Amino acid sequence: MQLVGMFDSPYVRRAAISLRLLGVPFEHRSVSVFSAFEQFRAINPVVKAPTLVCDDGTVLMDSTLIIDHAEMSSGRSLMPANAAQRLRALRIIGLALAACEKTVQIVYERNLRPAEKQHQPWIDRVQGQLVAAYSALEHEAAAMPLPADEPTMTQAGVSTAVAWAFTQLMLPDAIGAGDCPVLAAYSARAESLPAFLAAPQV
Ligand SMILES: N[C@@H](CCC(=O)N[C@@H](CS)C(=O)NCC(=O)O)C(=O)O
Repeated sequence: MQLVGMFDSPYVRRAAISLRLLGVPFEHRSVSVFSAFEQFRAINPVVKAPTLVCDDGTVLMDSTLIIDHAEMSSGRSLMPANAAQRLRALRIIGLALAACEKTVQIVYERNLRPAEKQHQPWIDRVQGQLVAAYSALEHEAAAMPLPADEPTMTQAGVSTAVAWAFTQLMLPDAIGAGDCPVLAAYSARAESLPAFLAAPQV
């Protein structure tokens, strides 16, 4: 199967890292949804990254659904089986995905809209949501440490580490290690793991 999209996308990255941790072999095609729009459109007319082209030709999109498919086909999972642990993982993943979404919204607002069409109240709103997501994520990670080794890494850990690295890359002034020291340390540790190094965001 082929995973299509660039590793500067946190969604492509969390899918790639998850596939690797699950032991699912795949070919990575680094195609941009922006600079290679037509090439991407030929693979997936909706032009969403990540896109997974399955061995039978089925085209999937959305990182969570791609990971769901990889878990089903591998017979393994990065989600805890225990109900209480799973509930906590779902909360953490939701916060991490919200942080990714808010980062993307600010980047798109700044990079894709002409300066005179940017709407500061909207940027301020999204910035507040971004900080709220990371504040809650910091609280969760401080209350109960996330596993930081490949054999024990969970989807909560993958999504948290990928989100933090993405925001630091794209919006270094929005929130920093001083605000979220637990997240910053966790992300640094995760980024040293082979599955993360195999999907470098830069
Ligand atoms: N919820 C989706 C979000 C994917 C997403 O928005 N990807 C961005 C790249 S970071 C994209 O495809 N942007 C192009 C567009 O939406 O037109 C997921 O988890 O995969």
